[in-house]
Amino acid sequence: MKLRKGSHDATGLRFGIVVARFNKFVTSKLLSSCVDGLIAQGVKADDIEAVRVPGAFEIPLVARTMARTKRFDAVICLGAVIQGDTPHFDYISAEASRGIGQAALDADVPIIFGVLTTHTVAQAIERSDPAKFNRGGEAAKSAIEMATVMRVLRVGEETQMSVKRETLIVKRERSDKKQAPRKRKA
Ligand code: INI
Repeated sequence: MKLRKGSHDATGLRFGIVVARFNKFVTSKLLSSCVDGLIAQGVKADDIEAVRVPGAFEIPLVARTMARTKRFDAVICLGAVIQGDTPHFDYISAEASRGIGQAALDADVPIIFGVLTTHTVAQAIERSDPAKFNRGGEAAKSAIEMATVMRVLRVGEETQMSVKRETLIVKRERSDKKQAPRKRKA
């Protein structure tokens, strides 16, 4: 069995971040922990580009647009959807998660779901606390792992393509030789 894995070394990789303004007291902490997490693993600050959007609902379109530019090894989505007294929460969280998943498949680039969906404000604060389990840092780790594992898989793809290409060239050369007219004896 071959087990292919990503790594935690993000040197030379580029990341896009989409961050929602809604519930900024939470999302700003997710953003800073995410950026710190990327830089701690070797990403240059210049290789991180963040875009702010109004709310989680707007994240998928911007994430897909960023991913489609192919300027990023992965795109990270950060937001906080907190349950209220109306079904609004369900619509926003469902659309954000569905849209982010679809965007990754459309763009063929890893897009990370770093959107908190919590029942209470206290839960959101806890999950964005840098001293506790901050989901921004977690999203950074997932992005690095996905970016590196996709590189491993794509190198495999390229190697297979070039082997196929070389085999074709050799076959073509052989058939050209067979078809070449024989020289007449003087
Ligand atoms: N956006 C969020 O990111 N989190 C929320 O909790 C939220 N709630 O609860 O309403 C929210 N709403 C705004 C939404 O994402 C859009 O920005 C808005 O509907 C405009 O399209």
